[in-house]
Amino acid sequence: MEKTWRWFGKNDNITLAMLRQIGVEGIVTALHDVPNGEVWTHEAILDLKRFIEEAGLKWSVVESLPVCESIKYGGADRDELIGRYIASLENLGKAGVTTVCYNFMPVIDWVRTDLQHPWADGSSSLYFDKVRFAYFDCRILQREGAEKDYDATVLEAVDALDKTITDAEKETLIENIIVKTQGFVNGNITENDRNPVALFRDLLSRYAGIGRDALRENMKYFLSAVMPVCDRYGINMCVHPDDPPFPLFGLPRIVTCDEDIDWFLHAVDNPHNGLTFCAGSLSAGIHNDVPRLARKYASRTHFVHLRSTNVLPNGDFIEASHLEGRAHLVDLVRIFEKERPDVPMRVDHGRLMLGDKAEEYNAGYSFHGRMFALAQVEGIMAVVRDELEKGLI
Ligand code: DNO
Repeated sequence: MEKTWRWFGKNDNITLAMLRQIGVEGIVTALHDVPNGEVWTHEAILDLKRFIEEAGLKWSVVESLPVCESIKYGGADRDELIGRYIASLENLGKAGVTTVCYNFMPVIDWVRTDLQHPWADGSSSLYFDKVRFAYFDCRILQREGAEKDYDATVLEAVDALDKTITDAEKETLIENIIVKTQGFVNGNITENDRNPVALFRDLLSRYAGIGRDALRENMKYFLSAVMPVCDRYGINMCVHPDDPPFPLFGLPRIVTCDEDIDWFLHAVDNPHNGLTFCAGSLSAGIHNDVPRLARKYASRTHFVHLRSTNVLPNGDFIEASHLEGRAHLVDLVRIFEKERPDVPMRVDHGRLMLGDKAEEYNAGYSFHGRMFALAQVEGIMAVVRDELEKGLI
């Protein structure tokens, strides 16, 4: 696999020169300053591409070219927005940047409740606390009917939490769930929004009446429309699985499991319609056997995210060490090195460690934590390549 790294553009304080020193081969990035729904111009793409190449690297993957909400819920302007999406793809294709990651998660991209869950050794990870999430949904957002999505034990715990939670903790919960994890990846809500909860309620209301089947149809409509430009330029679209892979806020989620992946690959059966194999996201669903999915979908995987989680007995999940947890990265490296030796791979997320905390990196995207994880994955890759060379696997 090609060793890539998610880099947030010219303002990222992790520089391309630093990335070369740690063995990164390809860059994963986006035109982060272009608002969702606007066309990525050929000039802006070429400018960033040149900047990356002058540092001795290549722009391997776009993560993400965001799909506007209106395309997902099927708004009146969706054809216009899909037209702009196609124009951006065309400009990327002309520039030779041909792997494009996106997601089809309504309203909210990935979800965590705690961005600094402490480990005994002094480092910290991202964490999803089921009760705190339910607290946000039922008590802060006050979503109509939210209670029926949780069982009695969780609702009792929400009542108990209500007696002890401080205002500062409530603020942090809002920041973590809908602001800090979202602004840099999705643009629906940013750090500058003064009332993110109201904005979030408004976004949710646009999905009234949109269930799983309608969202699937809208994804099929979108993919069918973009395939011709992908065929023309050899662009591989790779959808990111829903993180976590189960429904939240009463919204449908449609890239969560074997059946979902099978559905969208067949709905638009074109090799350019593929998957970002995000091991961490898939592993947070207790229903997913991650190595089995990798074996089944390696041929339609165009981008790999390596990360792992542990699902706890109470339904919480924690981002695990890259050497442990439900994703079984050793097995995954064996599968992808064998089946897809050239596919771009990035380590996904890392712990906050060794001074990372002071740098205020985007949530999950620390320097030392990710560098440490990359070194672990490189070690696995070296062993697996040796096994392949010796014909042992
Ligand atoms: C989180 C990321 C996701 C991902 C998008 C792709 O860390 O993996 O936000 O970039 O879902 O569209």
